[in-house]
Amino acid sequence: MEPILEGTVEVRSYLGLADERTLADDVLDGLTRPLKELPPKHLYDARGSELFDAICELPEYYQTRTERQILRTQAKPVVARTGAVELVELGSGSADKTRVLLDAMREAGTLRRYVPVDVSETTVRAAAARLIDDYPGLAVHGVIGDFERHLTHLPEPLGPRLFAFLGGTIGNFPPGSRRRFLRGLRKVMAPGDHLLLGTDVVKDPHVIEAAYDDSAGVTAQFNLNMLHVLNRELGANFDVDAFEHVAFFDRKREWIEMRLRAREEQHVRVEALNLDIDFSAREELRTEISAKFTPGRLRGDLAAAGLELVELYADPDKLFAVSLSRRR
Ligand code: SAH
Ligand code: AVI
Repeated sequence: MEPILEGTVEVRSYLGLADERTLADDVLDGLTRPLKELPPKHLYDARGSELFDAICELPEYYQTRTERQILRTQAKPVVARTGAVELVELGSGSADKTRVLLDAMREAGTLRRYVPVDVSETTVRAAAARLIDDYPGLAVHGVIGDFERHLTHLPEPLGPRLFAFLGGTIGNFPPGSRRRFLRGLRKVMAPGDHLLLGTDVVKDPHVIEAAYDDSAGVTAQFNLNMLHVLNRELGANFDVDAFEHVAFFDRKREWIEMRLRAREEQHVRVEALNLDIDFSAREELRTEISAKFTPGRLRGDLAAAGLELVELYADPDKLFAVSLSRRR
């Protein structure tokens, strides 16, 4: 008889003083540019992570439910094909959809360890606690860090690994960084490892814009939360109500942008940086891009990173895609 194992959780953080500097540097660099811009990772404090989870439940935000549907139909063949004993998930968040993959690995009898990697410590700890309750014997090794800088801190593999990067988060990188990220990921992948990548698909711009400007205003709160982060972390004095949420699809670049627009002229002080910033009336700050993919864009990015596409899965309405690839 199999022994009944206690699940174990180990969480290691690689965020430190240098990362507080990252926020400070990003603000100094991004808010003094002609087009003001901040990277989207600063959206995800504890409140931002909660708001993102609420977004996933919105009727307009088709991505989460569609990707879950694809995973439900494809998890079993993916697990059979990869023989993975370990799931390494980048930007794991609440790890809800992850369960579809963990269930398939458990059913195949291969599941040994789950390695969530995320900048949000509260989210990783909460997800780990829930998972070890629900998957007896599962080892969870959480990595609190930036997936652009800390992938070298993954634990030694226990066997073939399935890397998962879900939700379309790959689209939040600008094109050059996207390829650099994939190259970095390929470097940490061993020859038998696979990558399961979720990408949102190019479609009617109205459908995409509604997903980023929902009628309940949750995405607006998520976006505006970035200003609360700056007020709290850097002693800034943004008047959050003086900014409005903007989302528009750029048809040429095939990505949607979220911006924060000053309703009228604003003067902002960022105490920790001894920095004063002016916004003219209607001036915008870009907080996120979310690129949408054609099969060609996906293949091009994978090939440029030294990865080869093994399978491309989609839902019947072709709203979202999940690809399986491996080192070329
Ligand atoms: N995978 C989940 C969550 C997606 S939200 C899903 O598909 O629903 C994006 C997640 O990536 C958040 O949990 C956020 O905290 C994390 N994240 C964003 N930028 C990151 C970075 N640079 N490094 C690590 N995690 C990051
Ligand atoms: C995490 N990421 C894939 C989401 C997206 O759709 O680009 C973040 C998000 N932004 C607005 N709504 C959701």
